[in-house]
Amino acid sequence: MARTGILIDNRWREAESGKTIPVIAPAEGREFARIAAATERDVDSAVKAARRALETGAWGKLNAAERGRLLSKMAIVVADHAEELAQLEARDTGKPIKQARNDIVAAARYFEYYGGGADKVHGDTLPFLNGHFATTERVPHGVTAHIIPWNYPAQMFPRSIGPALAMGNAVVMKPAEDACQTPLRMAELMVECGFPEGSINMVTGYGHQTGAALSGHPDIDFISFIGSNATGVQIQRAAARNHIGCTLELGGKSAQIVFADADLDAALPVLVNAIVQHAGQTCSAGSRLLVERSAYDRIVDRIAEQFGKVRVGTPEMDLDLGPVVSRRQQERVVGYCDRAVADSIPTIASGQLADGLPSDGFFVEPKLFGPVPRSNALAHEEVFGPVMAVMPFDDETDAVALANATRYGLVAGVWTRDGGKALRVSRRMQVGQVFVNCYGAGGGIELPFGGMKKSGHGREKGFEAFHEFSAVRTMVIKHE
Ligand code: TXE
Repeated sequence: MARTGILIDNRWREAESGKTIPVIAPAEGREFARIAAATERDVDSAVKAARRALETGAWGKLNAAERGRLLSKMAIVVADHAEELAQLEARDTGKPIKQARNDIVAAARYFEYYGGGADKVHGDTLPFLNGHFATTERVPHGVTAHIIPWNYPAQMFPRSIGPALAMGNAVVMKPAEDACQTPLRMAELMVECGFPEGSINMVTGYGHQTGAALSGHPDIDFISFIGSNATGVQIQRAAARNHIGCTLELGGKSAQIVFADADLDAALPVLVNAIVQHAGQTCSAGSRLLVERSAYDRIVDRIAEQFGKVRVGTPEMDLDLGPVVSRRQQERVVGYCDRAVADSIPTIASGQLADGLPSDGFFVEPKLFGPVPRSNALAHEEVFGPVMAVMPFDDETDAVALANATRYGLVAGVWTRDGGKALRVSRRMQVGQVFVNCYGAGGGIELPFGGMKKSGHGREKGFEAFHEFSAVRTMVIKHE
């Protein structure tokens, strides 16, 4: 059977209800595929298949090197299918094709990284009582549930399931209903690659139905969630009801702090890209630009010039950014911009919509607003669109206070030529990642990533993810 959205025991199936959901191409504003709407019973079948894979199936019998070899093979398969996957990702998410191509390179790298690391995670021997030998080992949680959003499906799929599989868990993934074509295609490739039945299971559908059925299922052992704060609360509740752990990677309102002595030539393209990349729909988007007051006009003029050149197009036009993902997201972003204007916040610069855009596409004009008052919604709320809030600060102390003055704590950028200042400010950032004179915006497969405060808890990416997707078992042997 062709790819439907529900993959259980290496076979695609329709939803038990027969229901499907339309998948809309954001640049076209019309349906280009349909996915199954998995019911509670479908989710239950997927969880049961994962459990069987662990307990009686081939998956549970593989050793770490064998699991790693399968993941490493997927890295090569993804690279071999790079253009096909990039085209699919671009159409499904609306992002420019060059950004989609980069995402596929990253996806292959996730498989490579977690494949290579699978047999390098080990425990310790511990000094303990005389006559006792104490040791620890890392063991899988069991069946892990993975719920990912629509902004970077190609990257988030291997980022989430890669370390879980490497550690020996069997996985059930629910990708986002708004964009899930590349995860589904990659799951299909995993079957061809030789992943045993039940090791990787997919269920598509709406969050409040399929997602809730998965996160609330009594027989899962761990949840990995990437998405909104509102849904994060529901996931945490579901995990608590089941007494299981979860990682939550939620929203952000990340600050880029630009001091008067910053190397502006180096900073400008990075500062702008941090909000333009995938139309600002990046959890680590640098959406607050904090500028030292003594150099405010000079720096903001240069940024405005650069921002004014930003161009919005279709994936094939391959400009700086594409549309946002859905009509709902478009209305949300435009709503923020309209409110900023109503609040009399000056528009410093706007990006340009290319000529000839499809009239039904979900395009929005990029906006640079400022100075944004510290109490305004634009200073606090995640817009998740190409909208940047510029705010002046007085000195180092004020910069730290302003950067930390949101409920989020995901990423920060610090731009200065003064090494001591960079270090002092960086170490006071209440965030999970700080970049000095660069800005990763989610990049860096090797770098642990996750939030402080309301941006969530737990770390994905890097070696840390192996620890999230496993538990420590301590063993003590008395020998005297
Ligand atoms: O997220 P949701 P939405 C933020 C961003 C965006 C806002 C809304 O600000 O504008 O959230 O986006 C599944 N039980 N981020 O509504 O609903 C859903 O099907 C279980 C930041 O799209 O959180 C999808 O697979 N699952 C974020 C996933 O959760 C549920 C990326 C994310 O959708 C569920 C996305 C439920 N009750 C949005 N309800 C980031 N950190 O990058 C939904 N889902």
